[in-house]
Amino acid sequence: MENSKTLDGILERYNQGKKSYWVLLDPDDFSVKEASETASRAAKAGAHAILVGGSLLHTNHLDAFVKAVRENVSIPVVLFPGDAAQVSGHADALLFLSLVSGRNPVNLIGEHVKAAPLIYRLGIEPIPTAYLLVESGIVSSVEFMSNTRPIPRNKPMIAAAHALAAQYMGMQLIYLEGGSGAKDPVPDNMIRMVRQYTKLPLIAGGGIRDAKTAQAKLAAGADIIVTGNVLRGATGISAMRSIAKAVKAFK
Ligand code: 1GP
Repeated sequence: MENSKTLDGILERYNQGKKSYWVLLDPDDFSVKEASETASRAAKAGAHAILVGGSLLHTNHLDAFVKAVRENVSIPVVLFPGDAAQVSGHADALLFLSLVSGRNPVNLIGEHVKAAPLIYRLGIEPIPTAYLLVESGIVSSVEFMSNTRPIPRNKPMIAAAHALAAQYMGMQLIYLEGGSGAKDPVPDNMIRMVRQYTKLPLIAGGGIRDAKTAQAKLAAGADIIVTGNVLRGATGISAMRSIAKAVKAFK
């Protein structure tokens, strides 16, 4: 029987109506030392999980990176892989992402088949996650690398239909993604529509850079806020702290 500890923890918070904040560390943006220090600051600020991954991965320190983060925090360390090469046995779990907004079989089943035996052997917990890429004012790395088109931002029902189909297929989480560095985060009315049609925990990420935006996404029905880019730059840590505070205080 597969371990389901991380998903159980996510569902427990969700079922209690508690909102969560996850901090994404892209191994291409941080050294191992910076990553472990940043993860520890994120955990102290109140983050509920650390995500590790990226669309490209052009550095070769993934294993050391995940290990160092794992050793520095007690919250779950969850892989957020751009492809089958981004697997590390040091992680607690892995978002087993299907890019359901796209029609590229590589991101719907191809990479999954390549990664599955390794996930099995390493004993990492896979969390079946529907990944919906939404138009966000830029060509995101996900759009370019996956060769898929994002969902138009003025078509919330298209997003809801994808999320509902994913729920019927047995996926456990819905990730509404604007793409890293999005100009415009996923629209509030799209989050509302997906929330209305589906019962799964809803993650919102991409282009969330301040507490006010995070609160708006939560108010629309998101359960988990993800930020990545906001950490970069001089004010990164304080911005992360204020987002963590806003998520914690959200009623
Ligand atoms: C990207 O949703 C994440 O996959 C985070 O996006 O880097 O824009 O915060 P940002």
